[in-house]
Amino acid sequence: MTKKALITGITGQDGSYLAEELLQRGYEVHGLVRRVALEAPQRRTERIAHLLDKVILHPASLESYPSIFHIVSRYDFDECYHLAAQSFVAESFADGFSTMNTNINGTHYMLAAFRELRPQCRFYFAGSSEMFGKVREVPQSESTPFHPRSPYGISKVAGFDLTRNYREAYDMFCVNGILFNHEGPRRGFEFVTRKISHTVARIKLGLASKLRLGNLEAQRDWGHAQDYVQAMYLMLQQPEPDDYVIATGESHSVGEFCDRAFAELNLDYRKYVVIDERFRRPAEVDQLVGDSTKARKVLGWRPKYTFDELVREMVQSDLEALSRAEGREISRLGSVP
Ligand code: NAP
Ligand code: F7E
Repeated sequence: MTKKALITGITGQDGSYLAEELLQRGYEVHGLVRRVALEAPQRRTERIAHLLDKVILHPASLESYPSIFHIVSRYDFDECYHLAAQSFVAESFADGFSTMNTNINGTHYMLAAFRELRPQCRFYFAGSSEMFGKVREVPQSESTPFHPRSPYGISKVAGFDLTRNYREAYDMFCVNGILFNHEGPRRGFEFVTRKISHTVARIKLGLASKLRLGNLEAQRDWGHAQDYVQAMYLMLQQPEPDDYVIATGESHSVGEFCDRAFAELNLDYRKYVVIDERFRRPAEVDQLVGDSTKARKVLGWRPKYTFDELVREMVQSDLEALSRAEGREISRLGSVP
């Protein structure tokens, strides 16, 4: 029988890759989207524009339990991937209250609806390396204590605890992925990797002259989102529910990312990068690097992309898209009488 999966956050970076992955595996894929997404689907669901006739979208909001309850009551889902969240750490400092509301209550509503209506459905929660925050050890594994350093990190620790509690209290198949940073050409423009790749391409095309960043020293364990959604799928196929760290095990600084990205287009980042205090955070997470031994052993998961391949793909993709857009603009202007 065809398996049914519900993805919250299907319009986001991970949701779009996961939808592709599950469709390829023959799933019937449903997505929970905010109602405004359906108002102008081509624009507001850009990352899944090529999948719009293959997925079934339902309007709902993480802030509304009845809207979630309604969707879960209508379909006998086998798997739920709960990816929707206010995911930008800097924004969580600006508005911690709405981040907490969406990320904590939203996760609780999802779990409560499934417990009530579909307790057999397997549930994935998108936990984050931001939960480790002020790290107690390097690298971080499933047994490293959490010490979140932002409202976002705190909200993810709460989501993690809720998910584990539903597993232990109600015997549901609930798992936490503890995913380290994962990126790609579909990454949101406010995240540092995409901000860099996009600005490098703009500089190359003469559309920008500077790149303003907050902190070049912070280190991250950056993988490719396409590899990481495979891990989500694998976690829900195991005989027993458990929690897994997903990471490359390699750490690079923001400065190194800049160096590689500019070098990809034969530019020297030191000529273009400007430090701008506005992009510094009140509390920083300095050195994240993950130990994914458990996932490699139990799930048989490993990343395919290297750091260099990730940076290259992001920069080249932005360069191509911007060149196309510029070409269109030039020919459009050229046709004006
Ligand atoms: P993303 O691109 O920011 O996507 C977030 C998704 O959540 C979007 O589809 C967004 O919908 C949806 N959403 C936000 N608020 C909502 C609300 N109130 N109601 C319904 N939907 C809402 O994030 P991502 O990078 O794909 O990450 C997916 C998940 O993994 C997130 O939970 C994130 O916190 C977590 N995570 C990400 C990383 C990473 O490095 N990417 C690492 C660890 C954990 P709209 O399109 O309508 O805004
Ligand atoms: O910052 C530094 C910034 O915003 C990375 C989310 O997916 O991964 C992501 O969170 C680092 C930080 O991602 C700028 O201070 C310097 O140290 O790309 P980011 P993030 O905060 O690591 C985790 C795992 C998640 O779970 C989140 O959902 O880069 N940085 N200068 C900057 N960051 C930004 N955004 N902009 C700058 O100008």
